[in-house]
Amino acid sequence: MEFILNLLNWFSQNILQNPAFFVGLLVLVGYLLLKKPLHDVFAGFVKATVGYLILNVGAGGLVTTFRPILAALNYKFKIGAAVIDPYFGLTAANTKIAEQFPDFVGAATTALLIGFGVNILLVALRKVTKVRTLFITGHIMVQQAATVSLIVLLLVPQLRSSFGVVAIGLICGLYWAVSSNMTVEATQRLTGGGGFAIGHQQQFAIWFVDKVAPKLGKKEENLDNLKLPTFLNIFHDTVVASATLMLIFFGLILSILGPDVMSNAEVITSGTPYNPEKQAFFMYVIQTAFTFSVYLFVLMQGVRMFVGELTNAFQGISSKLLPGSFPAVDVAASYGFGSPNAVLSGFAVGLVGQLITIVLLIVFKNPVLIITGFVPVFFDNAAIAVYADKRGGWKAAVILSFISGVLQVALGAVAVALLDLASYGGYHGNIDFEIPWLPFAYIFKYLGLAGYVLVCAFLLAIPQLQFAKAKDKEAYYRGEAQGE
Ligand code: ASC
Repeated sequence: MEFILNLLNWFSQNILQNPAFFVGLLVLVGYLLLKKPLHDVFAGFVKATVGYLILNVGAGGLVTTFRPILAALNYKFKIGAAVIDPYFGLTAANTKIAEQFPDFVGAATTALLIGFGVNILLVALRKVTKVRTLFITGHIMVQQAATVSLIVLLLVPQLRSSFGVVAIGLICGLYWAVSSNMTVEATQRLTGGGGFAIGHQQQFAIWFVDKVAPKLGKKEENLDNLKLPTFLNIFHDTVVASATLMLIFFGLILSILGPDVMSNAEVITSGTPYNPEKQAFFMYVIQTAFTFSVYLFVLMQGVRMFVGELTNAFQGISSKLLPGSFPAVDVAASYGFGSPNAVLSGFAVGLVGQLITIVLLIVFKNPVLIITGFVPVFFDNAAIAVYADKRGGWKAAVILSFISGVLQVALGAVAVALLDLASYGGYHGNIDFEIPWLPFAYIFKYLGLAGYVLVCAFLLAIPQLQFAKAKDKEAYYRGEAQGE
């Protein structure tokens, strides 16, 4: 008995609480199940683990670059700041969990495993559950498990127990299965039967967009006919896009904070303070802003490494275990099926929505400065424009990506306040983490455990409603879009 306990303890400490090795292990097991040659199994394990370690380097770098700015904002204006971006959100959630709920540092990683199992089970029982999709986007699951862990631990005190970890895994699995299942028809319609669904951070939004876009405009008047200014093309490159964004935001903030605060060693206690003897302040501002995109690049490089392996492993497992199910994959997979203009217009319009809302928050003296993060403003709003354009043309695309930008900032600010993340510098920020997750969080806050049960029941009911509405039940299982 003691031996088994020791073993579990060792596993929990060394693997479950260390996502790099955990993700490596998932790939290893997946490849073994797929009967890949041993050298491929080894290579997959190495790439997944090293990829994750690279992600850690990127995330750590973002934090050390950002912390001095947070400290200076706090000192000069007595306000906190939060970047609404899942990578900043991941670090903020993990740091807060480690500080406030140290017994739960491994919760998110365990929840990832449990949630994936729950999703498999829901698909295996699809005749009953009506769930057709398996969420296999590993890096997204890592981020979401962390945010959901924080939401549950903070707002449902009854779940701060060993059962809590199971509860977090359960609700993650339900969200992964149900939300991706909501994108089947929209994605099949967009891709002309591409055979996949979306497992990312905007599934509720995609469902909504697919329903309302036809009411907002005509699909014949789509973005293909629109002439975009050619300079926008430079933003196709993520380094250029993120560096420009960071330069605008952090350049502005650092210029306002000024050289005196940034070189004050009593304020800037972590990271490197500005050194007036070594560098002009102007150059320091540019260098700091660009450093964010260096770390974002490092981080995404790491992500790319482990995601490739994890997706192969998951996809292999699902096609063996669950033939006929739909893999729910990264939203970027949908971009190729839309109008080439849609991705950039979604990003540009969403950014305008975000900027206007940020200015409004400052004017109305919101205690936290919300800072645009690259990932939500680009990937969510691009996807929203792609789906909206397909069904309701450019008008729908513009209206819906604008609304999304506004909501990302406005509700992001509410979430930062609710979860008390201002001093941790970030919140998830993707549109599904505004709706439905912010309402879910409030239900947890006011109803506690009963609220948790209610949200789970709500999630379980969604595919039942989808199925009930489908005229042709067999076509539902084949994932065919029905009706207009
Ligand atoms: C995200 C996230 C990323 C990107 C990527 C888009 O939400 O965390 O790294 O979007 O998945 O392809």
